[in-house]
This record gives sequence, structure tokens and C-alpha cells, in this order.
Amino acid sequence: MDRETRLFAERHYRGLGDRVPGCSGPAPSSVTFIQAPDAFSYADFVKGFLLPNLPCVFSSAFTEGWGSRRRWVTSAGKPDFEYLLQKYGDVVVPVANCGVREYNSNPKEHMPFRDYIDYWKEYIQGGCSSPRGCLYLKDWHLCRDSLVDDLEDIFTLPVYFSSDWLNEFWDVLNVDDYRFVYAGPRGTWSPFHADIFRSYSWSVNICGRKKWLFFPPGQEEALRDCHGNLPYDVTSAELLDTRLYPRIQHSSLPLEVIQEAGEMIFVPSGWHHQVYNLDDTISINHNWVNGCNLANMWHFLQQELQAVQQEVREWKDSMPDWHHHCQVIMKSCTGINFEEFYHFLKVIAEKRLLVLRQRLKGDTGDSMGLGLGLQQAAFDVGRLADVLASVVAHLDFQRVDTSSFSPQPEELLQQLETTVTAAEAL
Ligand SMILES: O=C(O)CCC(=O)C(=O)O
Ligand SMILES: [Fe+2]
Repeated sequence: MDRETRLFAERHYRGLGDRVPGCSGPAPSSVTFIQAPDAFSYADFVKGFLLPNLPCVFSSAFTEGWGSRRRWVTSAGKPDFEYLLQKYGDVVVPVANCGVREYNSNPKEHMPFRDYIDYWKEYIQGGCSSPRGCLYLKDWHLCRDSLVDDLEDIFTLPVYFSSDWLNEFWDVLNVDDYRFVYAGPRGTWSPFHADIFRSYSWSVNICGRKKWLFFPPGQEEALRDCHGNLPYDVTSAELLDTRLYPRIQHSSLPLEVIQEAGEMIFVPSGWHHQVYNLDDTISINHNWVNGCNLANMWHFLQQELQAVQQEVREWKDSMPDWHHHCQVIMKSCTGINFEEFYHFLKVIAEKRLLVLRQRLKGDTGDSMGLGLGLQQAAFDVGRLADVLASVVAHLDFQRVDTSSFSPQPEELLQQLETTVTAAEAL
């Protein structure tokens, strides 16, 4: 990140004040298509898409050199089953059944990749149908689970998506990640959802095509049913029933995007979407959070806690550890609670503080951990300080037992604020 972009981004967040970042209002009528890698910088992406929280599609030229595009795909543009079998046949992968609804998702099972490929071939031979249903290989953590040593060759992380704190955090802990492979025949699809923790996602079609239906943040409200639940399938005829969907007349049409083979799509924070594979498709998708959507994640976590508190409110007065139990329930429903969110902020903050303090002392020797550069690190501490200030001021965070936290949240906030001031001159 250059200094001018950092100042631009800082002004953007100052201008927002306490409002949650993101675009509101009806969907734009089309998505921006970015043709040429040489003519599109990281700063262009930050200013044009990350800050305004708008989707875009990058041409296949951006993924031209990827090993997966060469090796996983036949000359006819189809998945190279033989190559994939030889490479990953024994790996156990998660598979969802698109034909069966379980709440607003699909039931998942695990099977060897080999068995999934057998199913896929059968499904093609059956004219896109199988007695086993419509199976979709989803959320395969190829990087995390892989014993293969040539990972870099599969894909190269595009610079636009390289400020990725979620994966940076998990890489430090070395237990998990949010890097996935999706693979499925024509007809497989993902039900209506917004991404985990209101993260961004990016997705590249290694082969095949996808149709995306997008709704900007807030537009999903008109799609809620009479119980306040979001639909499983936004294209369902059920939505025309105004007794079931009382606000449907206020809904606007989704932004429809066709993503071709090799193309890369940016999914902004909090945009609900539904996705169809139009052909036999393999994609690589990552979820990511950084300084630009950190406040969205924090806002989402506050909403999740509120929802839990609402659900169990009748026990508030009779249960001594009620607030603690709400955090435990939140952890099991959302995957994270306030304590873990603090831990996430702490891990990233300490890494940024380390490099910035070295630089501020005049030590220019070690560029380790700088990633997108000094200006990006300075921007990051500013966003961390803003969000941590809001966390520390939150009543429910004040109820969390932080006695074993090191550093103490107020102390970390102080360190961040001191560094923000010192980094202004950088
Ligand atoms: O490709 C799919 O089926 C879903 C992908 C998705 O939801 C995402 O990348 O956020
Ligand atoms: Fe998604």
C-alpha cells in the first residue's frame, strides 16, 4: 500500500464514524469487469472495491500462470479426473447433498475423493442425474490437509487479497484455515447465505462456470419470511406468497453475474449470495478479513451475541453465570466468541506492532512480516485500534473474565494508540 492510499483509506473510515462500513441501497445493475492485470494496481482495488465494498470480476488473465489451471483441467476444459485421482484419490473430502435441505444448508458426509469422482462420472453418464442425489464437494481444506509439497504451484495468492488476517491468524496457530476447494457437476449449487463472520471471499473457477446472485447488505431484510428467517433458495416460487414473505414487495432484484473459467470474483463483506455451477466446475475460494471489514466482523459478532441473549433471556435472572453461558453458546453457534475475537485481534496487533516499532526505531534491516509494506502495517494498526476501542467499551466484553489475558485489553489498546500516533509521520 502506498502512503496516498493509506491516507485515502483512513479518511474513508474517519468519515464513516460509528457507521458500519459497507454499501447500502439496491444492487448495482452490473458488476465491474477488470481486464488487464498490468493496468490494475492494489491501490485501484482498495479504492474501487474494498472500501466501497463492491463486487468485481477479474479476467482469466489474472490466473493465467496457475498450476491448477494447467494440471487439473483437460484440453477440452473439463476436470481432469485421471490426474486428480492420481494426486488426491485417497484424500477424504466433505460432500454436501444439494438435494436435501437441513435448516438453511445441506447435510454433509465425508468420503474418499476417489468415491466422489466415481459419483461425478456416474452423474454425467446419467445425463446430470443420479440415484445418489446431487452431491457437491464443498469446503475441502486442500492446503491445510494436503501432504503435497507443490502447493504454491496450485495457485498464487493474488496481491489484491493478500491482506488476509483470518488465514494469517490460523497460520500462526497452525490448526485451521479458510482456504477451500469446491468441485461439482452442473446443477450443484450453494444456498442463499452471507459468508462466515461477514468475511470477504474470493473465488476462481479452475474450470467450469458459475452463476452468482448477489444482494447488497441490508437488501436481505425484505427477503425474510413471517418468522424473520432468510430463505434457503431465493429463486423459490414460495417467495411470491406475501403471507409467508410479507416484505417481499420491497425486495429488489439480485445482481446476476456469470463467472467464466479462469475468472476470479470478489465477494464483498455482508453481501448475501446464492451460487450455481453451470458446468462441471472446480473452484478455489478463500474467506478473508482485514482492516477494511474488521468492523463488519465486530458488528456481526455483537448481533450474534444479542441473538443468543434474546433466545435464552428467560433464564437471565435465575442463572448465576448467564452472561458466561451466552458466550459459550455463541462460541458453539457462531464458531467464535468475544474472548476469541480479542485473541484474534491480539495476534495480528502484536505482529504489526513488532514491525512498526522496529521501523520507528530506524531499523530498516528486517522486512520480514511486512507483507504489503509499512503503510499497510500503519493502516492496520489504525483499524485495530478503532475496533479494539469499541470492544473494550462493550459491556458484554467487560463481563468476560480477562484476568489471564496478556497483555490486558486496555494495555494493548494503549500500545496500538501510541503506535498510531507515532506512525502518522511515516
Ligand atoms: O461456489 C459456491 O458454490 C459457493 C461459493 C461461495 O459462497 C463463496 O465463495 O463465498
Ligand atoms: Fe459464500
